[in-house]
Order: sequence, then C-alpha cells, then structure tokens
Amino acid sequence: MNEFVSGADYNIKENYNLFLLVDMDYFYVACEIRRNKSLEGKPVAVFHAVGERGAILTSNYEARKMGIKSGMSLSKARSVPGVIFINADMDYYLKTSNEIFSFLKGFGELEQVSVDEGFILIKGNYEKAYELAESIKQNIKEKFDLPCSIGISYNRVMAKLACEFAKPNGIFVIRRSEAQEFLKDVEVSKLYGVGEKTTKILNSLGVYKVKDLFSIDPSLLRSKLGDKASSYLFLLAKGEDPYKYNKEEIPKSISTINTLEKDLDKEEILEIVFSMVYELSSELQTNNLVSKTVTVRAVYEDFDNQSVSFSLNFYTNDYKKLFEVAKQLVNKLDNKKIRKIGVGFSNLKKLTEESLKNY
Ligand code: TTP
Ligand code: MG
Ligand code: MG
Repeated sequence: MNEFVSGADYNIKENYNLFLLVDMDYFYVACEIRRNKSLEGKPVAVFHAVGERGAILTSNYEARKMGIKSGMSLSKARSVPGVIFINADMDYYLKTSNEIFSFLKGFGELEQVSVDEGFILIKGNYEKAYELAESIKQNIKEKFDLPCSIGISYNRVMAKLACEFAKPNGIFVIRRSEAQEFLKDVEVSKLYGVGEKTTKILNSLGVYKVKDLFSIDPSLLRSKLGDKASSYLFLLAKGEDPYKYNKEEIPKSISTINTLEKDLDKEEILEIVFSMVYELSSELQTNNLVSKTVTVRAVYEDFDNQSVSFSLNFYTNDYKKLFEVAKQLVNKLDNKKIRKIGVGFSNLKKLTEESLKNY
C-alpha cells in the first residue's frame, strides 16, 4: 500500500500504528533558561559536582559549538571562557519533567523512557501524526516555555532515529516506504543501541554507514559481535525493531558503561558514577522496577578489568541509596588508572508493596 498521502489521497483510510518520540531539547539547560530569561542566547552548561570534582550533564547549542558536551569534566569545561556554568537542580528538572509527562498523557498511550523523552503511540496516518506533533510542540512551548523535538515513524527505533534528525526544535518523519532509502546513508553509530564499542568494531571492518553493512561478509560480523548483536544490527539496518519491547518483561539487569576522556584514579570517577547511577535509577523508576544488587565494573589502563558487586537486603530505586552502594564498590577497586567505568543494577523486580518493605 502506498503510505504517502497527499491532499488528493486524503480520503484513503489509513490506520497504522505510529510512534512519536518526544525529546526535550538541551533539557536541564532549557529548564534553567525558562526561569532566568537573561540566559537566553548565551552558552550555558549544567553540571553535577561531588566535592571538588564535577561533570557536565548537558549544554545548549551555543555551548556545544564551543566544545562543551555531556560527560566532559567540569575542570576541562571551565577552561573554555565565556560559558555560564550552573549547578544541577535535579528537583526542579524532575518536577518539570513530571509536569510535562502528565500533560503528554492526554495525547495518546504514553511510554516515558527517560527524564526528558517518551513515546506516544497512536493509530492513524502520517499526516495525522504530524498534526499531532505540531500541536504537542506548540502546547509544550506555550504551557512550559520549553523547546522539544519530535520524531515520527512506524516503530520505536525509527521514531528515535527520526528525532535525532528533528533536533533541535523540529519535527521529522520517516515513513515505512522511505525507510530503506533513508537508512542507507545514516551512520551506524546513530542506530538505537549501537554504542561506542560496537561503532569502533564496525569502523574497523570498514562499516561507517548503514549501507556498508550489506557489503561485508555476515559471518565476519557474527564472529566480531556475536550472533545476537549482529542479528539485531541487521534488523536495525532494515528499519525493524529488534528489541521486542514488552512492558511486562523484566530485564535481568540494566547497565551503562562510559569510556573516560582520560584515564582517572578511582577517587576521580565518583561524579561520573553518580550520573550513571542517577540515569539507571530513573530508568528503574520509569519502568516501575526496583533492584537490590549493584555492580561496578572497571577496565584499567592495562585493559585488565575488575567487577565488584554488592546486594542490599532490600529492594530500592532510590538513587541516593544506590549511589551509597556504588561508592563503597568504587572504593574496593584496585589502585590503578581507570579507562572505562560501568555500573549495573541486577536482581530486578516490579515495584510492589511487598518489595518496599524495609525501604
Ligand atoms: P538528552 O535528551 O540525551 O540530552 P539533552 O536533552 O540535554 O539534549 P538534546 O537536545 O540533544 O536532547 O538527556 C536529557 C537530560 O539528561 C539532559 O538534559 C541532562 C541529563 N543527562 C545527564 O545527566 N547525563 C548525560 O550523560 C546525558 C547525555 C544527559
Ligand atoms: Mg533531550
Ligand atoms: Mg533524552
């Protein structure tokens, strides 16, 4: 069926499952600008600090142009003159996020995936989805005075990709019928779930764009990435969603890993670990999950690696409690320079009254 609908085709009945991914633009900084208009148009970054050390959580486009990016150490960022640095006010951002997502619930079935993004599932055609997106953007601007971008497509991974192309402050549609053509020239690193590590491996095989994937030997890819990751990658490259998202499914664990800008001592990684714990805790909260086991994994400068875990005797999704555990675990790491640091939560279960005993 032809999915392009022009005015003339308007009476064709189309009823697809469509996904809108709404993601707020430079969210924490935008929250700051909204309550202090004198910041508008200036380069601004929000940071989080533990003691003397800090990391950049996000920056607006003016600051990004000057090289200030998420994850950068505050000391390095501060060496760039003319940037305004603001200490993170998590309570304010979370309150704003809650208000935005309560409002978005009115537009369709909502799946919040992080502090500043969520999918809205609708049935209809792309024109209807586009009009809805325009109305959402306008409403968020009027009610919250905040910019956002919206990606529209036929599954979650493609809506997420569309949103990348919508940024900043735009709407971008990828129709199923255009997806193959569109994907060809997309960089593999932009595919959902393809991180830095996979990108490096792919680049080493000469794969930079999605189309390059189809010209290499699939068995070579499988030997480098494993069967599961390579089959996922091929599905993504074809515009399909391999994640078979199921709201009722409880993952065994959730984790995140960061390659440090430069090798650091364990005393120097706490603020990064904090932001990782914070990110994972919000993922737990969003999915109504609690965890009792925290794992910290370090890859050292000599590529040796170490993994340390601790299980609480209760379940929680409170980032403060989980960070306390992570801090103790970091303390147990070897006294060697660290290249990469990972944090994981396991022993997950749905948040119930029962799991909150001893909370
Ligand atoms: P993002 O949506 O990834 O980034 P953003 O909203 O700042 O910018 P963009 O316009 O590109 O979407 O993340 C949402 C918020 O989460 C961000 O404002 C700050 C926080 N965050 C961290 O705390 N640490 C991080 O490493 C990243 C990437 C984001
Ligand atoms: Mg965002
Ligand atoms: Mg986001």
